[in-house]
Amino acid sequence: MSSKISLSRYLVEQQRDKGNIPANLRLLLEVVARACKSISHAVNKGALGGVLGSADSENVQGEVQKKLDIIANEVLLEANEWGGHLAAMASEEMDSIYLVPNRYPQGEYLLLFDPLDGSSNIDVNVSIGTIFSVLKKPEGSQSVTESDFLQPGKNQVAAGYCVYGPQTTLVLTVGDGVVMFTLDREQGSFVLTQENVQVPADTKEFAINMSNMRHWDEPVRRYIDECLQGKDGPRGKDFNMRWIASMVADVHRILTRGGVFMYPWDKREPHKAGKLRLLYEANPMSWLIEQAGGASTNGRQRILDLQPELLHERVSVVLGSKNEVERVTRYHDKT
Ligand code: P6P
Repeated sequence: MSSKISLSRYLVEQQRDKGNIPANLRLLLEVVARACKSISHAVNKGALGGVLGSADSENVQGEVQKKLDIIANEVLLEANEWGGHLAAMASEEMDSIYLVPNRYPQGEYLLLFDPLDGSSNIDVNVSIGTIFSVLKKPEGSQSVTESDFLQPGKNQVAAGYCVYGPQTTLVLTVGDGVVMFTLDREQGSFVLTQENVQVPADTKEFAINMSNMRHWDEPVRRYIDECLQGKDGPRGKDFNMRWIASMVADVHRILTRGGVFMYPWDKREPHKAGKLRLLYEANPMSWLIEQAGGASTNGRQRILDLQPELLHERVSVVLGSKNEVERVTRYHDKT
């Protein structure tokens, strides 16, 4: 039986054999993974843990917070603040950045996260997840400010997510491809289950919230309309549709079997570039997809090249199978 390679062993061997994971980054990733195990445990309890339902509060996005949103946020803050590997954190659930308290040593990394993405699915027992992104604190910056977080996604040094579904799976990149670890609950550790994840360049599956069709811009309507015409239309093949309304679950499916995920700008709130957040949703997911051979744009530009202006800014997202993303982006170029 092939020996199980734990996350810790994988990271040590990557650090020792490839030198692509500095010691403090390895520590950071192990701490985040441990936090995800705790979040998975809380999620799995569901109604038995009294953690379902609303927390009767709103986050910076003006969205009603679920109890588990707040629990997951607290777990990540408490797990990461004392280790000496971080200078500050930013979360979808907090208006401003969280500086590591002075009683702890300051590190060189910045950690950003959506502690529990897809939380509208919590109460109906559908997969949700934690998304995280790691940046380096800019050289020479003494006390970290929000502007230190406003770096393009291509600056990330690590990115990943943990999907809490039938399995709890941690998916990670440090810039050398994408690997997946499945939580072995008997051992209590993440075990390597897939290396060199690849997204097929073509697909017959798209993911978009079709109820917004009348609000989309023309290039998106054209792309989806052509998919719906199937083999008798210009694409010459039939397409399938999936929409889990949990980005982590939809992206995990695309990393596993291909597809294209779209949450485009639409006319409902024209002043917003899109629904998803650039820094701690689109950037980490875009890097994972690119590291697996896929592509990710906002319809016009590579998402990882975008210069953020605000900590919680939103962005239009088209990501997944390279040839499909390029087609959607081409359609936008024509307008
Ligand atoms: P809609 C979850 O709230 C989320 O931020 C993403 O995980 C998901 O892809 C999207 O919003 C779902 O949005 O409008 O379909 O509910």
